[in-house]
Amino acid sequence: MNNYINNINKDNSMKNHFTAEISKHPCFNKEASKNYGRVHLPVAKSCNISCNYCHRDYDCQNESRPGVTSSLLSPEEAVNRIYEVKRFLGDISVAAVAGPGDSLAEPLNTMKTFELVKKEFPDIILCMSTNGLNLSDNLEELLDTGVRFITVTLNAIDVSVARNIYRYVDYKNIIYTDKEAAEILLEKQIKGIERAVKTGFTIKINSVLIPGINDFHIKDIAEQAKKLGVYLFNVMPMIPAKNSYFEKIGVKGAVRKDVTDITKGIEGINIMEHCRQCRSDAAGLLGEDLSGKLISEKGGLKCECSKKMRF
Ligand code: CLF
Ligand code: SF4
Repeated sequence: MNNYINNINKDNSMKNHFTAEISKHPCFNKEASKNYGRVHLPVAKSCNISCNYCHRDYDCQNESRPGVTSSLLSPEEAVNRIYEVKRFLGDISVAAVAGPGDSLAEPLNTMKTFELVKKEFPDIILCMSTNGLNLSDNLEELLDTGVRFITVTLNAIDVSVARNIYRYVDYKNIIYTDKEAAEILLEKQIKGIERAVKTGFTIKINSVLIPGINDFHIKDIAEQAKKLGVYLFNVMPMIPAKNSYFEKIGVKGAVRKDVTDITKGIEGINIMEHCRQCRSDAAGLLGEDLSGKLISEKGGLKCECSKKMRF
């Protein structure tokens, strides 16, 4: 890894390489989203924190919409899925792990998946989303497996705000709650992002906009993102999952207009405006999730129909 880091620091061709990848990444580049699709590989089952807007019957809402439960794939099945998706859906430039739990809660499957995918599809761009708790502990391996794009969900930078968003944090098998949970999560998230940027990863921060909980704090997160050298900032309206803590206590969800109102004054960082809050098994163009068209048949997948997803 050290050689790679040296290359990033000294060799401009490495920067050009990243520029070329960004031009084909549908999330990091709005223009690219018209022509290039992504496939999410749902190989990460468990989670190591508890967000108050989440209920674990559903996909991770830090990178997906609630209301759907994805089937899990093994790393080997994930490779097969890419073959099928490419066959039916054409130009897929990115393969990503985005749940349905946290990609790094139990990193073994995630790493194995990236390793196999890179071997079979050397040109595909590898991407991953995480809550950030285990990010700094896994950066070296992520780099070695070929991942270059990482999204970290950062919903607060102050403990006083974060303690209202998370029920608990499980770090190295110790359960932290309340203020302690917020402290350790924020520390790990910031450290992970800082190290990832320095290492040469292209980083996006997702912030879930939660009315009355962190809406007044989104601009502070944007400022921190700028200081950390984050490439892209994506604010997502919270959709409280059924039976989540926030739903039970009556915290209302947000809508896209709330996001636009809050982000319009933010300058000095790229703002993502085309996020589709996709499922952890999404496939195809961002505006046209075709995962529902693909059904499992004797270990394979079959293209079924071409209904567009509603937004
Ligand atoms: Fe997937 Fe996320 Fe990578 Fe994209 S999604 S892990 S960066 S390849 Fe994209 Fe979907 Fe929005 Fe995510 S539209 S939810 S930002
Ligand atoms: Fe749920 Fe939060 Fe874990 Fe995602 S990171 S699965 S939203 S608890």
